Amino acid sequence: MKPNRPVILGPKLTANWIARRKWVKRSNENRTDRETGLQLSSETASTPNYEYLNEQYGSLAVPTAFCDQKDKYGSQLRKTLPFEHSLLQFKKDGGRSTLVYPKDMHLFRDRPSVKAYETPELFMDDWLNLYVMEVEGDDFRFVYMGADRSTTPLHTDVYQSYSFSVNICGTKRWLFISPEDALAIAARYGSPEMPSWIRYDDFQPGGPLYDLRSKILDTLQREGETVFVPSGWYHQVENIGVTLSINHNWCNASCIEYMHNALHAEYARTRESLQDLLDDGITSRERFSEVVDEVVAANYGWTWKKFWAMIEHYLRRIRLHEPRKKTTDTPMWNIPPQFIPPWSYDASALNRIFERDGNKVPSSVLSTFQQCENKVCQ
Ligand SMILES: O=C(O)CCC(=O)C(=O)O
Ligand SMILES: [Fe+2]
Repeated sequence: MKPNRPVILGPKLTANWIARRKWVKRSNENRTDRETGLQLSSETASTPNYEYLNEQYGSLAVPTAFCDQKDKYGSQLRKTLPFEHSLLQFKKDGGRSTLVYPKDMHLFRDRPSVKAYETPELFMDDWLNLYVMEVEGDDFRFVYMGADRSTTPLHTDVYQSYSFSVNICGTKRWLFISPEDALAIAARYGSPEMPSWIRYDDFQPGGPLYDLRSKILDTLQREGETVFVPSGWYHQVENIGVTLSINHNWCNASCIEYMHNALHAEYARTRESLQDLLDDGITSRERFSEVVDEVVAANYGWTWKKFWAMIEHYLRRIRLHEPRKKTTDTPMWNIPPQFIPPWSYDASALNRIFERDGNKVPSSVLSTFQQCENKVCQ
């Protein structure tokens, strides 16, 4: 994780997942890819088990993207629909007649009694879900079920967290661009912003990205494989055949400094865009910082308050072994010790953040950190 590069892990990592058995049906026919005519290996020849998924999750209302329609902001149109609508349609047409993409579905939060998988140990040192699940009763664990050719536009992940995506069925084509290369790529489209989609022709001879093609990672994720999405990397996805995947957004000491940087940048942008309120005497200084907080919360989804609360929660639960405050339905966080980094690793990342923020670090975070230091020194 520390090198912050994309990785694909083989199917063994999730071989014992219930979802990999119950969510799919194996078909005997060998399938070919419609575009390339290539034979897909028999391992990929499975279809979602629509009956099972419908039984367990069909009645849940889920965000559903229509990949060929735009909302008023130019993003993919999204509607909240019962999952069974898409399940029935895909069952009928093999996901070939519309570009429907139910995504960011909180199936595990909303049906906690249905067992589907265990988080691989490699991804268990997760400060984000520990906090969000135990304190807010929400989660960053998602399911995606895409029609053939459905897409997720080019983006970076929420709060610049990591994600991992396990493909249960079908094939995904991913493009990755590092944060360092983003400006150069965007400039080729005449903009400081990245486009919402990079066409595959754009990095072929004659395309605007041809000479930058070595900066684009173009890769296939097949059934059973896990993709690790590093912090701050741009990525886009196209589904080949009906795909079904499980993913988490998550974070720990290895990416906390990127997330801290990104939150600083978001606050700076927001302060700048609202500066007139101060200059024109419309708000007081105190009120101004409250307004900035509110706007960051609305646009970005979290604030310093939550950022620090997440860190403190991690320190208390994992480093100081404090019990959970409320009883929640969430699974216990039994991270095998060898998957928790040495305290010095967490401490040095946190110390660099404390140094940058000086007296803005909440005192409860500093005192909790000190307790961790004392515990280690005992
Ligand atoms: O599979 C997809 O469509 C998108 C997945 C994604 O963006 C992620 O895992 O971060
Ligand atoms: Fe993503």
